[in-house]
Amino acid sequence: MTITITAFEKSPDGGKGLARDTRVRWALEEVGQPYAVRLVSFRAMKEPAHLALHPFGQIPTYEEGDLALFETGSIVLHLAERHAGLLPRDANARARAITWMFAAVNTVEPPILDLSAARVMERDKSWYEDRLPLVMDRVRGRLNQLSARMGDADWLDGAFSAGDLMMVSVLLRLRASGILDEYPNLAAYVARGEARPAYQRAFEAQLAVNTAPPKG
Ligand SMILES: N[C@@H](CCC(=O)N[C@@H](CS)C(=O)NCC(=O)O)C(=O)O
Repeated sequence: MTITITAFEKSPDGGKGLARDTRVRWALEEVGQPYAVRLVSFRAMKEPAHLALHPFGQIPTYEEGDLALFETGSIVLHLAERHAGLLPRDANARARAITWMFAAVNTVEPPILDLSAARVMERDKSWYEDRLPLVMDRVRGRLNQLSARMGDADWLDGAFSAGDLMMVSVLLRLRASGILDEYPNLAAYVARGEARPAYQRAFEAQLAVNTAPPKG
């Protein structure tokens, strides 16, 4: 059955891999599932056809036969449950990997998104310079804890899993801020994720979309 995901026609990051279709592409590559991509404009994302797939008018979405999903955590979990490669067989290890997926999107991603939003949307506010250090310290608070837990391990809990895929995807957004470099073990962790052939294929695929010459 063909899997189709949606992605930005033109990603605001110009192909740095921060748009969330990249993590879904990465999961698809890890489990060896071919997929098609339907590109959508910002306008089309808010129109009824797309809203029927994604109530919040965002990307990515995932379609497979009569199944339609949104939310990257859910899409990656769906893939990890149906195909080998992203979740351990042992029930407890599996539950722990899923816990890390939730930790990535629920606990680590929010302060990182807050920092991105501040940088993009609050720069012209009189209070920007006062607030920014507070936002950055909230990110550091989470990274301190994550870094302490990881120590010198390669992955969060034994072998690479969907938990790592989500966590690395979330941490990648910090690269431009320089904060990640304050945590050598986390910077190395992210680099290990990016070095995976499946990530490379996912990254190249989204980059190709964003560097293609305009159709005309
Ligand atoms: N929690 C959602 C977030 C989805 C999301 O924020 N998508 C962004 C692209 S990375 C988007 O579509 N932004 C455009 C908008 O919200 O209008 C997920 O993980 O799938």
